[in-house]
Amino acid sequence: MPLGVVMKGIGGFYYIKSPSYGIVECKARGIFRKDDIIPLPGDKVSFSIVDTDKNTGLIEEILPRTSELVRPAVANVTQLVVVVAIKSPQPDFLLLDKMLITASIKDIKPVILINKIDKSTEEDVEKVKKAYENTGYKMFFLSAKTHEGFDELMDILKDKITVFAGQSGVGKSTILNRLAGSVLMETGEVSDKIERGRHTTRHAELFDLPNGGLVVDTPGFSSFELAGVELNDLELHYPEFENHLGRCRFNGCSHINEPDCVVKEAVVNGDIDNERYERFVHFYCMLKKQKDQRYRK
Ligand SMILES: Nc1nc2c(ncn2[C@@H]2O[C@H](COP(=O)(O)OP(=O)(O)O)[C@@H](O)[C@H]2O)c(=O)[nH]1
Ligand SMILES: [Mg+2]
Ligand SMILES: [Zn+2]
Repeated sequence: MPLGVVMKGIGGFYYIKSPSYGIVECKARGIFRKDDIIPLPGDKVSFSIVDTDKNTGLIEEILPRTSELVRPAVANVTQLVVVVAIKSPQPDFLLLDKMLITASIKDIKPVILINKIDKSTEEDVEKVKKAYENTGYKMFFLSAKTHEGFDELMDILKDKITVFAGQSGVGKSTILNRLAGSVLMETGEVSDKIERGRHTTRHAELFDLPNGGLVVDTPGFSSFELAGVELNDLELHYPEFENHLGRCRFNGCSHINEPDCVVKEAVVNGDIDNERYERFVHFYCMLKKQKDQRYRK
């Protein structure tokens, strides 16, 4: 039975991309509905052809998922590219860190993509590089305007399912159009507003790149809830803390007010970026407040 990937679903129809049949319009078998499973973009499925002339078919089976994102609803995402503009809009590092934590929770590999470097000075770039260099996350510096940095980016998208996320206006759609070599998405501030409205009802869609990579654009969002992380686990989602954990004076040190805290020492030494640490404190306090509220109820 042929295999394929769900590219998008609209009104009960699923568009499956398969090596031998191209794009096949499929319906899902009733059994999925019964089990409360709905095919998602990114799902690997087996299908049968119903009508060879019209190239329509039936999804027979959904293969086990390796991951499942809720917003956007996409299955089997292996990589999250968080796009940040070095200028206009000003980088929202709180949002960037939230997305990095979210990816870490879901076991999805995050990549940091700094766009619009044509608008920046060497200094701006160095500052960002330094703040994240000991996280071990891959970083790319790019200009969708001058086309600098695209070859390296293209390489890491090969044969993966990658979601592009980030603030509105950072250049996600411009970058994806360039990678695809054709206009797939509308760009610009105005169209973005329309798109945002549209995206509340529209579902995620995969686009294929010339090298076999599959990508998902997301509409810009300015807030991104930090969900699914336990207060005491927050530190585990900071790769640059790893070497220091377990070495503080107190067991279960929160790295906020305790004396002889190795994490805080590392911040003073410059081993951990000060602003990254401050945002850690922000998230910690936020999660603690939420937890306290839950207990009070
Ligand atoms: N100067 C400069 N402008 C860019 C760059 N990338 C995108 N833009 C512009 O930024 C605006 C927003 O881009 P868009 O792709 O719609 O952002 P999105 O909201 O993240 O999808 C558009 O006017 C683009 O032309 C870049 O690298 N340099
Ligand atoms: Mg866009
Ligand atoms: Zn500590």
